Parts: sequence; structure tokens; C-alpha cells
Amino acid sequence: MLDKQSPIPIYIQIEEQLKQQIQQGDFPIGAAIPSERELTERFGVSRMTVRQSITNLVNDGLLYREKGRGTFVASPKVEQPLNGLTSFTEDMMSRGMVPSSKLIGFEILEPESDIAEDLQLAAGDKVYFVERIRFADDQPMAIERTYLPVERFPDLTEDSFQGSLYAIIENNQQLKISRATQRMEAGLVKKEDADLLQIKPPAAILMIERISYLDGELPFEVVRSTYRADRYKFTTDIQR
Ligand code: 16G
Repeated sequence: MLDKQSPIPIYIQIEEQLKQQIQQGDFPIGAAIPSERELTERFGVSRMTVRQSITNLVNDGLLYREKGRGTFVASPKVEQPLNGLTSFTEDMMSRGMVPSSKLIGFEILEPESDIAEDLQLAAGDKVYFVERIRFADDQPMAIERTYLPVERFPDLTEDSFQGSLYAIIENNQQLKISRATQRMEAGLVKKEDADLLQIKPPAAILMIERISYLDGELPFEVVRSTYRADRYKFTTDIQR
């Protein structure tokens, strides 16, 4: 099973074999993988080598450890294309997952100057500031902090954020969403967000800021999102 003559280090060979078994479904999602002792015997290597392979798979998000219980197979990451302007609801439904939201904040306030500028507001203009946890099949995927100009959407209420915001804008308000700009950066989760996302710090997150526009280049939302890095993989099509 292992090629001791190969220039590929043994721990990487073990890692590759385990990865293949996970991807083939030999170990189903949520199931425990064999213990370190069993793997040590199976591969005829030291416990340290096995541990290194497992740690790499944990760091890659294929496995997760639970103290005192063992090591388990993680759900595969959601692959999110960055080419189209879609909503969270559309993204999850297109994968056969059930989207839901938990509203954790809803306020009307005067935004900071950077938000006001992005939304092209005049002095004194107010925004809705909405905080939502977004779930897929009841698992928290992201936190979204959304700013929307009150003047553009005078009738929004807490209810507007239980389902799809984009559906309300396009179907109820008959407005046309045209484009967005996004910035993405990596970071480590903050304590308060870790609790909301049900992850344990230190954990990696992806922060995305989206400014979206209606037809006519009218900015209608600034969204600052925190995505679980263990649940997301972003993809783009690029052309030369
Ligand atoms: C996505 C968007 C967010 C938008 C939301 C609407 C990113 C980074 N964010 O999560 O800007 O507000 O979809 O989703 O992609 P909804 O229609 O399901 O409420």
C-alpha cells in the first residue's frame, strides 16, 4: 500500500490514501475514521507519521477532531462560483440544500462614512443595518451584515429578512439588480462570530464585502459577510 522507495514522504502517501477513501465514501460524512493505533498498524508506520497525515487532513477541512471522541469526516465544502451575482438562497437551493436565516440584529441608523459613501448617501441619510446568520440544512455557513438605504426601501421590516432579500427586491419591489463589486480577504474568526457560526477559535474565515447596484448604477446594499473557511471553496472562470 505504501511505497517506501518513493521520493514522496510516507505521511503524504497516507494522507492521499485517506483522502481517496473519504472521497470515495468509504468513510461517510460524520463517521469516525479508524483510530491512530489502527492506522499505525495498518500502514506499519509510527504514530507520529499517522498523526501528521491526519493533522494535514484536518487543516484542509476534510476531517475534524473532537476532544476525547476521535476524528471524523467533515461535510464537503460548498463550491461557490464567484462569476455570477446570485443570492444565498439561490446558491443553496441550486445545490439541493435548504437555506434559512436567523435574524440577530435589525436597526435603523446613520452609517459610518465609508458605508455612506459606498451607498452614495447624503448627510443624515439613514440605513437599515441587518445582521443575519445564514444556514444551509440547519448548519451555519456565514454571517451577513447588510446596510440598505432606507430611502430606497421605505417599507422593509424584520420580516423582509426571514427569506430572500433579493427575491423581495426583484419580485415585490420590481427592481432590477444588475451588478456588484466584491472584495475578499482571509482572517481569523472573532470570538463573538465563532459562537454564532458554531466553530472553535482559532479558525479561518473568509471575509467578503459586496456592494451591489440596481439598474442605473444605483448602489442598494453593502454587505460584509463572514464565511466559514471550512465550509466554502470559491471558484472562478478566468480567460486569457
Ligand atoms: C449573498 C450576498 C449578499 C446578499 C445575499 C442575498 C455574497 C458575498 N453576499 O449572500 O450580498 O445580500 O446573498 O441573499 O455573496 P438572500 O436573497 O438569500 O437574502
